[in-house]
Amino acid sequence: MKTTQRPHHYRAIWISDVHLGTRECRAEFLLDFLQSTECDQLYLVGDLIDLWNMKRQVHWPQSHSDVVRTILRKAHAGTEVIYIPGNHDEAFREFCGFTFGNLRIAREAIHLTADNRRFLVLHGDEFDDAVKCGRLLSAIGNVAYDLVLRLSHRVHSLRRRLGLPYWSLVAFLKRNVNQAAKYIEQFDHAVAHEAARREVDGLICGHIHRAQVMNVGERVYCNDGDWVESCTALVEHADGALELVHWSDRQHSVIHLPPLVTEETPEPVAA
Ligand SMILES: [Mn+2]
Repeated sequence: MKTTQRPHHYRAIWISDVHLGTRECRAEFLLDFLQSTECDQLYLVGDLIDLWNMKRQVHWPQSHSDVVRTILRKAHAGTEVIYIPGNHDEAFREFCGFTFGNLRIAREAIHLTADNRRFLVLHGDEFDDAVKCGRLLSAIGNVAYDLVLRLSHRVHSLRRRLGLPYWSLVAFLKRNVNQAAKYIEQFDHAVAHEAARREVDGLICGHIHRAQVMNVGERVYCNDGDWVESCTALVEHADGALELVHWSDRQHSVIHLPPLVTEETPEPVAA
């Protein structure tokens, strides 16, 4: 899956919810993305390695090692890598504050965009408590969720064999199942509330596996999605514009920000 073009340069890239170590991880897509792009700052916004599920079962093909090696090689070549562990790689939170060359492990980070907007970057499981419905979902949903993921994987293989474009069953269900939609909506509100409380222009996270860039009141909420279902990353251009990049084996489509964000410079936040 090598691209012939020169790597595309971004100011910053955010990826999360890669879930290395599980069968569901789309490591080949991520490798293709990492090899096709360059950036000054690479944020790994949690659930990079799924230590949680690896306790039950480990799936670690060569491509998963290649993802880790590619990220370390980027750090070695000068990319500033900021690793923010999530709830599935919670064990690494013990190392928050550590720095290894260009690799830094942190609980959260503040990113300053080229157009001087301050974004709080964190994984997002911090909001599970705020979203009451989240607990309910994780209690009854874990088994069903695993089943859906497995089914989704089958659907993907079948579609690939038939030459059909990549399509995510989980993303489809999440958009269409009422309860999940309600959870996502409450999550959005919790994020906006936190962004206001922390007096930042926006918040960037992952965790709920749903890529999104939206205005919530005066703040911007960005979710970089995942590499289990949707294969998405958030990127910052040289001028500070943020974009969601959708990466799959069939197409490379870019969803542009709503005009409010790209065309208007947000008011500076009162300290
Ligand atoms: Mn998570």
